[in-house]
Amino acid sequence: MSDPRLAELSHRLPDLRLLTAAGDLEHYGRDWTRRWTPAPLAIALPTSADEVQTIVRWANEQQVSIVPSGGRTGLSGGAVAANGELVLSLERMNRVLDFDAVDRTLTVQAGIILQTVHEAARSHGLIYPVDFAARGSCSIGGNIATNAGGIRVIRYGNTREWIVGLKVVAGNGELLELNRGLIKNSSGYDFRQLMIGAEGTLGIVVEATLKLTDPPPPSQVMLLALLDMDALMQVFALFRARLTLQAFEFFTDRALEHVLAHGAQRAIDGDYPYYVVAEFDAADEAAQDAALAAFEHALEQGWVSDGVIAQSEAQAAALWRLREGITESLASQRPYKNDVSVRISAVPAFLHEMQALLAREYPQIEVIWFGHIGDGNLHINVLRPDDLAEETFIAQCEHVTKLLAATLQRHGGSISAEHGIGLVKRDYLESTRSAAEIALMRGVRKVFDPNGILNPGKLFADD
Ligand code: 2HG
Ligand code: ZN
Repeated sequence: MSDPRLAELSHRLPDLRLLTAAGDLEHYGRDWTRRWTPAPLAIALPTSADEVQTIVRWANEQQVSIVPSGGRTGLSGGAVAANGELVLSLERMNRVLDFDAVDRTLTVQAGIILQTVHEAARSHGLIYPVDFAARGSCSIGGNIATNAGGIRVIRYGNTREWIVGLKVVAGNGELLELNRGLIKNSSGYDFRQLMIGAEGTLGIVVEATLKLTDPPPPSQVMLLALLDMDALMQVFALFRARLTLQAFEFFTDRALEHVLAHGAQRAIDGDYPYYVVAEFDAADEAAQDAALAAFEHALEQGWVSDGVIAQSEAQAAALWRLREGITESLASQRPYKNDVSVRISAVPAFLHEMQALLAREYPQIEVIWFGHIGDGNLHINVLRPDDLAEETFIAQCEHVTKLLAATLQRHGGSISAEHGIGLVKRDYLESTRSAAEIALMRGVRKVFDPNGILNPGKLFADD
């Protein structure tokens, strides 16, 4: 190791795998945003909490910043290392450590892939219910760092709901064992919850104990075509009242065009501005009849223009692909992304306002809306027109984000629903959190990470 700081680290941890080859720096230095040029100092791949602790202590002494790294599927630039940081990848800490049948918990190392968690839970006849399209690549540590949400939040809540214990190496090098799997623990500040969604700025999660639950009953999937947002809200209220929803997702005609061009199958003929994929419990004939009756009622009311109910698992998967395939279908065009939330009841007014504003200010850029509308969470992907230079495009998108932030502020919403703040949103934190809150957040960071070595610049632009 030519860098003396790395030589010192190798001296302390002779067995630690450290990567410095250009290809590795590039691979581990970026996330799915692909907007920043990766430039980390090196990549460390520890295999134990002890090693993580030693690395954090070394980083404090050497004043090296650390970017904690999982599957790097993030879309807010939270796992980007573009400033000579040490990337601390948890990918070698990827084991299931324990299953407890009485507690119904699974204890895992932080680098485990979400899909492996799903499979491990299933092998015990249970489920870990947090789920989303990046399941095959994202890690549980990253899910915890962003309090990841996804497609089942309407039924099961965010990651936060499912973490009953955490082992964390704080920025000061202390190993904290938080909540230890307890269901009830009313003994003061809950640091476990503070770590969830902290984007690796307070500590590095090395281990998590996850709560599991019973699998849901058999379900059905429905695709609906709708003409307007207010009708969509009526359908949502109707379905929520009459069915047990597992998911209620939406996308626009523009999103549909892209997934279809990317190989998905058209399920409804004709053009409609809005579509919904709904999944609901359908354990028996009575539940299926109730779903059909709700659908027919929505048709009669004129809220829904057309729809299909999947008749097989393959058809259900094909309907889901229309929604879950959107991100992938846009990826090669490197869209500028936003991920926002408002109260569910505020969605139509917010969306109309933003659509009108964007059509007026930027008629030439393509804006694609989709997301977890049943949670008030909308994803916005903006595509660069071929004849627009990248720099001008980014400047326009940043202006779009400003417009979004101001509109969200008026509607009491959030600039990040489930992707985190990261490099993408850090300049807009003030639109969602008050000055008093941000001052407290900075204070909390100082307590856990006094030298500011953990993921600097990912929550606050100036730290
Ligand atoms: C989803 O809901 C993900 O599909 C990705 O959160 C959203 O690509 C996006 O903007
Ligand atoms: Zn999402």
